[in-house]
Amino acid sequence: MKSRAAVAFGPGKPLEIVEIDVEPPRKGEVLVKITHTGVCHTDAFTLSGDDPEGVFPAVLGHEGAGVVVEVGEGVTSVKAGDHVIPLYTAECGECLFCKSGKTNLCVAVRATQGKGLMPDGTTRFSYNGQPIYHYMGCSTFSEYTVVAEVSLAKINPEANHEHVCLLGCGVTTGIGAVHNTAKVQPGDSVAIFGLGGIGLAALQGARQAKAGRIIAIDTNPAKFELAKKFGATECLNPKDYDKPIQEVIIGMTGWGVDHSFECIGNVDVMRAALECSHRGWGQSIIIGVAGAGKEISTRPFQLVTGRQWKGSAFGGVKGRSQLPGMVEDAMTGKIELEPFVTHTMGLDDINDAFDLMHEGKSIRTVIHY
Ligand code: NAD
Ligand code: AHE
Ligand code: ZN
Repeated sequence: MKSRAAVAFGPGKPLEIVEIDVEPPRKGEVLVKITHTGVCHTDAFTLSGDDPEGVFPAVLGHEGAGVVVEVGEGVTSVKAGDHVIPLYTAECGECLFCKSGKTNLCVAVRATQGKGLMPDGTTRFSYNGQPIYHYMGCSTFSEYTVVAEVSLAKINPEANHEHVCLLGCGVTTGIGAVHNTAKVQPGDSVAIFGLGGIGLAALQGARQAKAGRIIAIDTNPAKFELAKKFGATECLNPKDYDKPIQEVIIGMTGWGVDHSFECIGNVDVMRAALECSHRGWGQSIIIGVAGAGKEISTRPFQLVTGRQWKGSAFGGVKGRSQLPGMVEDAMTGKIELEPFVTHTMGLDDINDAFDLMHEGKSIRTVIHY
């Protein structure tokens, strides 16, 4: 079938809106009509060429919601008409990782996903007879996409897709990192570096967890107003200080914060986030994605004296078993999604969404088909 899609033909090039060919779903696969998709910084990261797993040409996008159109052989957990959120972190329930009960990092389709392919090692997309790669197992920048059955969360059909698409990545990642990875407790102090979609979601999670002091840090002070609405007790711009931001935070708190979150993808900020965490027990959660070749460093003494460095993917959330409940929470107002949607536009304007992100003017742009 034909599908309108925004195709990344090469690193650093604007997306091109073209009509691609989409093959029917094969065994264990599902054809989904995407209704809405958010644009996450990770899409921009991969488009930039910095992603070691970036392959081109590809249909990017991984923060979507849609409706099942057709299922392939053997698919039993969803049927045509079901409302779904595609998952870049699958949940097969059977692999070593799913069975461990320790992680959401299912490996069922991860190897082929990282190569831009479906689990059988082929692609369902083409343009003028040339193959187009998939992205993160989702490719939500196409009106019609094919995903593995294990990469679909079935959600309440009453949910507003313009909002719940954000649970496909950003909001789930930030909130989940607070509850599942850091396990923030009432009264704990928190520092959040980077106040985009992920950082603001972490802020919302911290407020849900009844954190005490919540210090929000960004180099763009335009982000502070929304951060305060989401519960930040203090906002800091590192540019306002003539000493490293970790020293500023230690000065403000005595010994540092109980939990810090890096929501940017900058390895220098990752160091600052670790070093502003509390002597003896502070933990710092890396959420941001850093480019190829980047490495983190600190004095080992920072860890010897009790700080812990951790990372979080998709907020530690198991997509098929836990995401439907988060959609319900959004529908009852326990999770607020609407304030994240600063812009909406059609697919034709998707390059504007990237510009708005780079200019620091948007939190999330939601594309509708
Ligand atoms: P965004 O661009 O919307 O927000 C980033 C924010 O960081 C901006 O407000 C920007 O002003 C701020 N910033 C940039 N440099 C800074 C600095 N040196 N100090 C302080 N603030 C600074 O991005 P986003 O969509 O919120 O994504 C944030 C990061 O999280 C990206 O790296 C993205 O790839 C990653 N991410 C990771 C996961 C995961 O599962 N681990 C999921 C989604 C996104
Ligand atoms: N492809 C990159 C890594 C990218 C990365 O870390 N992705 C995050 C999700 S970002 C969503 O916006 C993640 O969940 N990673 C775990 C996984 O299995 O991909 C690289 O460095 O190769
Ligand atoms: Zn994302």
